[in-house]
Amino acid sequence: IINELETQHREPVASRTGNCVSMKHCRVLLIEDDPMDASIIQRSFQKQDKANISVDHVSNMGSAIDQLQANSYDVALVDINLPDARGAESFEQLRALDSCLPIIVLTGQDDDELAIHAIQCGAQDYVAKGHFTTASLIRVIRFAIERQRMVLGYLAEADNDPLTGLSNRRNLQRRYSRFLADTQTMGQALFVALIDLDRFKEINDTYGHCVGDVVLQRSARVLVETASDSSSIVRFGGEEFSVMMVGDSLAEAREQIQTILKRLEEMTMQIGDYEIRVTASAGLVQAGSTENWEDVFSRCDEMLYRAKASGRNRVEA
Ligand code: GH3
Ligand code: MG
Ligand code: MG
Ligand code: MG
Ligand code: MG
Repeated sequence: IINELETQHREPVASRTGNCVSMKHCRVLLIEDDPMDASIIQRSFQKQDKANISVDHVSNMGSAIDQLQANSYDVALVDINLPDARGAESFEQLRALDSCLPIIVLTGQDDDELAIHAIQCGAQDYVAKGHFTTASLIRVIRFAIERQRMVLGYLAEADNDPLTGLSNRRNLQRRYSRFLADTQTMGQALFVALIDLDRFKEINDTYGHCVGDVVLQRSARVLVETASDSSSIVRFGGEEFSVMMVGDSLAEAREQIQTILKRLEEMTMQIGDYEIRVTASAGLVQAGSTENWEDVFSRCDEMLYRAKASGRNRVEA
C-alpha cells in the first residue's frame, strides 16, 4: 500500500533564478551613484565575455524601482549609500518590491556592520568596492543566485505538507492577514472553515495507518478540486483542513463547504483491495474585519465541535 502513496503536486520553486546557475545569460541590475565605481564594475564585466553577463546601470533607488517594475533581473548589485536611500533602507525597498531577487550589497571600506545587517535581513552577500577582482565578483554573483535559489526552495519546503502537498499551517497567520486585507479592498468578507474527517481513527484502526495516509491525500484532493480557485486550503493538523474563502455571504460560503462534504460523502475510495468511504464535519465563521486569526479559528473550532456533537457529516455556522 505504501507504493500507493500518491505523488503530490508541488509548486515549482523559483525557477526564474535557474538561468545563471547553468552559466546562461545573466541580467544584473547595478544600482550605484558613484560614476567611477559604476564604470569599474561595468568594465570588469565587459572584459569577461564568457561570463555572459549583461548589466543595466541606474544611479538611484527611484530609477532602480522603475527598472525592476519594467524588466526582470537575476541579481541586483546595490550600493549601500544612494542619494535617495541609505543602508538597510535601500535593501528593504528592493525586498519589498521583489522578495525573491538575490541582492548583493556594495560597500565602502568601513561599512562592514551595515553589510552584515543587510545579510541578516536577507541579502545574499556583500562586496567591498575596490577590493574585488572580476573573477571574484562573478563568483559572488553566481553564488548569490544559487544560494537564493536554495533558500527559496527551503522556504517553500518549510510551508509544504509532504503528505498532501498542501500548505501546512506555518504561514497561516500571514496568509490570513493577507486575505483579510484583500477582502477589505474588494469590499467582500472573509470566511474561514475547519473541515475534520469523521471517525478517522477507525479508518487507521481498521485498515492501517498507510491506508489512512492515502485517505488523507485523496480527501485533500477533493478539497482542492471542489473549493473555489481563490480559496486557500491548508492542512491544519492531522485529519483537519482549513479553508479560507472570500465571498459576499455566509450562505454562499456555507454552500461551498456543503458541496465539499457532499463530494467526500459520495466518493468511494478504492485503496488496494479496500473500498473506503469517509465523511467530514465542518465549522464555518465569518472573520470580523479586525479580528485576529486565533480568535477566528477558535470560533471556528467551536462550530466544528457543534457539528460533531449534532451528528457529524454537516456544517455548523
Ligand atoms: P471525530 O469524528 O470526532 O473527528 O473522530 P476522529 O477519529 O476523526 O478523531 P480523533 O481525533 O480521535 O482521531 C484522529 C486520528 O487521525 C488520530 C490520528 O492517529 C489520525 N491521524 C492524524 N494524522 C494522521 C496522518 O498523517 N496519517 C494517518 N494515517 N492518520 C493520522
Ligand atoms: Mg568610490
Ligand atoms: Mg553611493
Ligand atoms: Mg476527525
Ligand atoms: Mg481532528
